[in-house]
Amino acid sequence: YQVKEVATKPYDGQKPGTSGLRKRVKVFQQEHYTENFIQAIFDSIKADGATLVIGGDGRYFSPETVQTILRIGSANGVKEFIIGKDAILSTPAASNVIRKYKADGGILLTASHNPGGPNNDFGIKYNVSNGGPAPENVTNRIYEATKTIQKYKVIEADPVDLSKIGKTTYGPSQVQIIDSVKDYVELLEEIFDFPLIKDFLNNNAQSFRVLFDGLHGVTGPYARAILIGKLGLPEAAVQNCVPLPDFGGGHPDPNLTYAHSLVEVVEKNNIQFGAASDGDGDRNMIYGKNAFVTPSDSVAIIADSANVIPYFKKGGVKGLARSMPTSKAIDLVAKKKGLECFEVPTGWKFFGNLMDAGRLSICGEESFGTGSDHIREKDGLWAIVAWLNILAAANKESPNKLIGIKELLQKHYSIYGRSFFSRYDYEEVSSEGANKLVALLNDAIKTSSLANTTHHSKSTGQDYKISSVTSFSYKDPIDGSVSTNQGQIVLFDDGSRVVFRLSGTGSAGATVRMYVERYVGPEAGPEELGRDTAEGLKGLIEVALEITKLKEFLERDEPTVIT
Ligand code: VG1
Ligand code: CO
Repeated sequence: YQVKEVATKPYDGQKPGTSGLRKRVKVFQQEHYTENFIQAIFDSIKADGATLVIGGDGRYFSPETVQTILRIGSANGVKEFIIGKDAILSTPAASNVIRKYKADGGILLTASHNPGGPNNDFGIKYNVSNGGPAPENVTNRIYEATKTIQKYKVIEADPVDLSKIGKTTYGPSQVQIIDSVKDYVELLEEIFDFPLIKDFLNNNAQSFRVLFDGLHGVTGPYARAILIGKLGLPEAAVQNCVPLPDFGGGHPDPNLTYAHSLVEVVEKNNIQFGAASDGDGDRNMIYGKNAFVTPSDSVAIIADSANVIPYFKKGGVKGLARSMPTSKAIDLVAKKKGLECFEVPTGWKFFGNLMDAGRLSICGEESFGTGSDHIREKDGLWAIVAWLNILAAANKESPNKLIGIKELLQKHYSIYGRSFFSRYDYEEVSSEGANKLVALLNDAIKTSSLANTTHHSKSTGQDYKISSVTSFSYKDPIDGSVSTNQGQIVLFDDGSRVVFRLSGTGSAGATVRMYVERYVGPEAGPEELGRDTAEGLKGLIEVALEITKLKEFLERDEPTVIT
């Protein structure tokens, strides 16, 4: 073999966002574009002698990119590549493999929930040795390297057959193709009480039916192995579980808008427990007939019931955390249990240091991300099986009345109260409009012009008084690093919040997210606590839209997605 140097020129905009570099496939297909970014990764880490994991959600342009990584990585001195069969490893599975095989890092080929196929998105993300997304100092280094790159290194070698499990040599490097599913299934088996769940599902085969929708993302084979293979559910318990490079033309995002294939069947067939995951398998939605679990509640309920999960029974719960826009439901659980609770910026990378330091066990984001310190990524199937474990345990305590999703939610609200929560996404709006909105809020922060002002909602007849508008900054308690401008928070005097953020995962234009939260205490009673979310938040949303002139700036009457 021979190392060859190829001359190249920098491309603009190769800055990793909330979770890696995500662009249209056509952008990645430009001459040297993908090669530049991969070389920039190797320029930013210690590549010489490294062991690297490679996987992804199997989306279009993945197999050829694996070969590109092999050519460049090998030329940069990588000693061993551990690759998921057919270039497939869900994001949580990859995080597990990095940890289990003690690799130095991993490259994940995914744009998560963004649509795939030749006209849609591709993505490349670097994870570090703890199995988590690279922290900002690493992604900044990669970005800096893309700005000055003049050449990349390759070796000439035959492509590796990604479909054959086993070891081969590749130029000066070793390649190991592994079963994509096996290690992950073993991991979940160690965490949860599979016999308890299996018994429960078996004894309630009619009254508690399960449906998992893979949305043609990467989780299909994992869900099959666990739900059917280990927990004994019938074939009918899974759908859309064959991963496709374009996700069957769909938008593999588990929410009420994009996971309509699940929602329809749950409603039509009265399914008690429905669940879905996103393209790369790190998100989850829990949704049963007449019972939608908002992700902020989901993580709070898992934290509250952690003692029935063997992993936490054994290791204890060290601390809890959420991303800033996520509702404060989990804070109330932490308070009651006397646990530390952290509020970090959006993006899973901010949880890693806390976990590594032994201060965080369970955490979540409002964006359908839930997880724990068993790995360093959020984990869709982990959350789904956690719910099954918790429901199985609750039903063991209640042999005469079936406890479903709804009963569990009601019980939680009756103890802790309820944080009504909703997110409005305005996708692919003009950057100019988005910047005007941000400027208005920043001005209100600087001049305190909105503090102590009262706003009337016509639809509810109520008044809403703003106490402050602030910009969220975070200082990592472990390494002291500071992240500023992580979203603007409009705080009301009753504790309600409206948060505004610009998305960091989009691939075109700007996406504005508005997060709305209003807390109602347990004393309000079941009727008030059981209200429809949209109804519970109506007045607050009306006021938030008005004071920010959002519709005018973004030229949109309605959001693209409401979750
Ligand atoms: C979004 C979510 C964020 C999540 C990120 C990656 O980011 O809001 O909570 O961590 O996606 O999730 P943003 O910057 O677009 O708001 V995934 O499943 O796309 O890796
Ligand atoms: Co994802």
